[in-house]
Amino acid sequence: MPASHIRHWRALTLAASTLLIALTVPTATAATSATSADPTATAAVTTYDDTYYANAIGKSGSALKSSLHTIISSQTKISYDAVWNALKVTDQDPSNSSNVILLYSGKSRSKSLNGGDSGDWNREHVWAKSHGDFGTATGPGTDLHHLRPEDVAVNGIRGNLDFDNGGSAVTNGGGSLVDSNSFEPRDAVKGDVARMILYMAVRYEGGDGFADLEPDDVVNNGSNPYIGRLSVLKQWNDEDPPDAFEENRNQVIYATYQHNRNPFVDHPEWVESIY
Ligand SMILES: [Ca+2]
Ligand SMILES: [Ca+2]
Ligand SMILES: [Ca+2]
Repeated sequence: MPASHIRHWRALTLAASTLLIALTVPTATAATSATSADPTATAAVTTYDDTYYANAIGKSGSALKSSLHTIISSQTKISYDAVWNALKVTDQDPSNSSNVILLYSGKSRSKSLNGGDSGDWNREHVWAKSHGDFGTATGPGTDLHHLRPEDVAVNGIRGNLDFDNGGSAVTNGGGSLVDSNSFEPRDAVKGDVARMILYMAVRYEGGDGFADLEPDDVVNNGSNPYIGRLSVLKQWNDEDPPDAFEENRNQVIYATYQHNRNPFVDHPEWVESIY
């Protein structure tokens, strides 16, 4: 091989080694962070078990419910007006910090489009506020754990319907369905809805001057402090376990706003234990 070719070959080899290093370093970094991400998440849950949930761990059924009620009732409450800005943080689009993700429709929409006009998003009460008639006074009506941004029109279609499977497609509803007496959210948030409803049931037990909220297994609950259907919500909790978005909003509510957690996001298996 002529010397010039050898030099060329060495240059290529060197370039290849450099390239290999360049490729290896980010890959190793990515692998390290990916590996450490899971143990960190697990450790975080373990930390809360030893601290926040310490009095609940080891309990089941009504004893667990009672213990969790006491734990999560220690909270900071915010005004209905403050909910707007809080939702811009708790429900921020992970890939666009100028937007929020709308619960049922799944759309990403500008944070600045909060309001009551067509094309705006507003404050959806997943536990419909007429069920127990708690309105928007500071309390269940301003509890971020069940308040989510939603398109004004889609929010209107959900109205105060109970949750159940079935119906026809909701316009701009992201796959959500509706019929005369119930609403079915899109698949990706079915579990979120179940865990929000059951949080409300455990948090509100008739104290605070508000009704004792509970799930039941029927639709057409009207203004009774019940929301159905429990059997379907339990199924949705199984089918759609908590993801990073739901876990993040639970953490943000805990760390920044209310200083209480949704136990069912941390421990979805507690749904079965209590209900
Ligand atoms: Ca129905
Ligand atoms: Ca989900
Ligand atoms: Ca209750």
